[in-house]
Amino acid sequence: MPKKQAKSKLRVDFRKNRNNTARRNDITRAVHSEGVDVDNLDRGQRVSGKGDQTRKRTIVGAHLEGENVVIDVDETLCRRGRVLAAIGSTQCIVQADAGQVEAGRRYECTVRRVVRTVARESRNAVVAGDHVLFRPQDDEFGVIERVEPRQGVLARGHQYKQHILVANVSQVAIIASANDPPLKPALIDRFLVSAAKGEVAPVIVINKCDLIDVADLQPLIGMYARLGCTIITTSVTTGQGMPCLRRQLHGHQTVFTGQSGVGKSSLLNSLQPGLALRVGEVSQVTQKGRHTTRYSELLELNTGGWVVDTPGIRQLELWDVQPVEVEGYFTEFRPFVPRCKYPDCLHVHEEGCAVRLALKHDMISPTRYESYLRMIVDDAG
Ligand SMILES: Nc1nc2c(ncn2[C@@H]2O[C@H](COP(=O)(O)OP(=O)(O)OP(=O)(O)O)[C@@H](O)[C@H]2O)c(=O)[nH]1
Ligand SMILES: [Mg+2]
Ligand SMILES: [Zn+2]
Repeated sequence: MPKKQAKSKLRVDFRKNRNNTARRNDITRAVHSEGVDVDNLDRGQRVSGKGDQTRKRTIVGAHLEGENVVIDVDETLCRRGRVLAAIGSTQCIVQADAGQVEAGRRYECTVRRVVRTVARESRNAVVAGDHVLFRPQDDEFGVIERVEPRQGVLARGHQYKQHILVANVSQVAIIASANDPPLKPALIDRFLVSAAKGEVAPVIVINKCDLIDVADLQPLIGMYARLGCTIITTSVTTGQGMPCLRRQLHGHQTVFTGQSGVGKSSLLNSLQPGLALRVGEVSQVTQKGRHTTRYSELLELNTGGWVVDTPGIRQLELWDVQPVEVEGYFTEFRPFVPRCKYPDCLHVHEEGCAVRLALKHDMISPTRYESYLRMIVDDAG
């Protein structure tokens, strides 16, 4: 007889609001000393300061495999699936993987508490794109019992915490609009850094090209092309660039990201009309989108591959990127960095800076340098 998993006890001393249970936890911690000490994991992360008391926590019913905490579950009771959407931190839509009973069926799932504890920050416990083990309760509902390690994530900093936007993607389509809202290269550059950090290949899409003269975009297109980035110009209105975008998505798992109102959902609807995603107006007063898409959602393409539509974001705060690291993501700086007078040069106003000299001689784009400075000053500083 397989052991009943739902009864497995979890003892943690985790959040501030559990102070009153500390005593009991102390006792149980001693009893369950074989558990995993999660405080010794995730060392590299920049830790949030605000109101977050890190204390020793012991998790029972989990073990370590390399650096990953693996929750013990009875796999015979579970199915494998993919999280299509995570609404809030505990409600998810999971689709059963191919090659098992009920393949393709969708379940509305809650998340077992130990899963949230292992994730440390409940916000990221389960995100769109996650591969999970879940236990169906009936044909409609289930419980997520374990989240498999993630590969290829898009993340940002949000209120001093890491916010993973989506997991297990191979490509990020950075969507911008030529106008309405206006084009912001600094935001594109931030997305390029977060893509590199999350180990996902970037592709830049400049949408709404019907609103401008594409010749005006040539300097920008040239700038990104010289960096080796794929850049596609599109218009949902005229259909320009759509076949090229379709080819680029083929066979990939692509997350669409960018500001609100640039046309992420519109592009996807145009690629596959059956999706019928909701699209919104851009406010004429603020030139901002209205955040029409509310949560990230995985969508299967008829032509092969998956895409993830995400809600637009206003700013992209980088996560866990130190000032000295930023230059490493600006590949065009690399030939000059070793020639700076000081080895720890941040290329801001240091004397004998070879990067700034290169900028002066038009060997580095002022737009890119401006993005670099903003990242150093705003996030990493
Ligand atoms: N002129 C023009 N308008 C477009 C184009 N693509 C989208 N739009 C319009 O831009 C507005 C915003 O489009 P959405 O698809 O909702 O934008 P989104 O990026 O999904 O926005 P959020 O879901 O809020 O993040 C809608 O009014 C679209 O009709 C385009 O190529 N040209
Ligand atoms: Mg949208
Ligand atoms: Zn320098």
